[in-house]
Amino acid sequence: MQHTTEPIACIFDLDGVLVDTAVYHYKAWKALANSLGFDFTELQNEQLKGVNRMRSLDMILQWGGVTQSASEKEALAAKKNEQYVGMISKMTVQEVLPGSLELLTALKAAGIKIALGSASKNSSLILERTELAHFFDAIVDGNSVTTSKPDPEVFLKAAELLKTAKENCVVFEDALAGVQAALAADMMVVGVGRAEHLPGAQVVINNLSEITINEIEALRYQ
Ligand code: B16
Ligand code: MG
Repeated sequence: MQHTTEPIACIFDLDGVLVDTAVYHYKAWKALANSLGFDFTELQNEQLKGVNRMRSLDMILQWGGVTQSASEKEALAAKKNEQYVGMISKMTVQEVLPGSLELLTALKAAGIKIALGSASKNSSLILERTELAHFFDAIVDGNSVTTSKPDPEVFLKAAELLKTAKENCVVFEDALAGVQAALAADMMVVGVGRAEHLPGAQVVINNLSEITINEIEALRYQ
């Protein structure tokens, strides 16, 4: 039977889905931790995926057993960001993750609306450096939300800007907090990464080369 439905819309997380900036976050946070006298591991960095900047700093300081005042924390976050921005300023289109360009191009050609739903406050610089900015009909990032994932605000705002009902939206996420945010927004969700890390996602893929538009559209009938 033919279902008559409105077109889907796609909302992409940035870090870990379209590009891999985790290594730059890691280097900048590690330098900061080392300057405070303790180490910061790659395993700890994994736990910061999808977590906003100030919450990440709080977690790192707690791991290091260090207490800082609010103004000191602001200064530390600014210092980390300065170093991080220095690194992402040199990013190129080569750092776009496999399948991203192909899927975004196919979605655009099919007239499917595309939004960004990221926790990062540096999304515009990253999209510009990696030449992805022109694909997006709407951008919602850490500068435009008041609450962080797993709160659904970032994705609900994206649907609103796309003028699309939340039921038509498919979210692509690599972080558990992001999957939870998409589910809280009543949206369909494709996990990017390992299934055991992303419970709740309708389907989990290793990267965007592993999904087609037909498979994305079929999610609403699952
Ligand atoms: P910034 P996403 C998130 O981006 C990253 O996964 C997370 O590691 C980072 O702490 C957060 O952005 C904030 O980034 O310091 O640039 O504002 O995965 O939601 O696109
Ligand atoms: Mg992410």
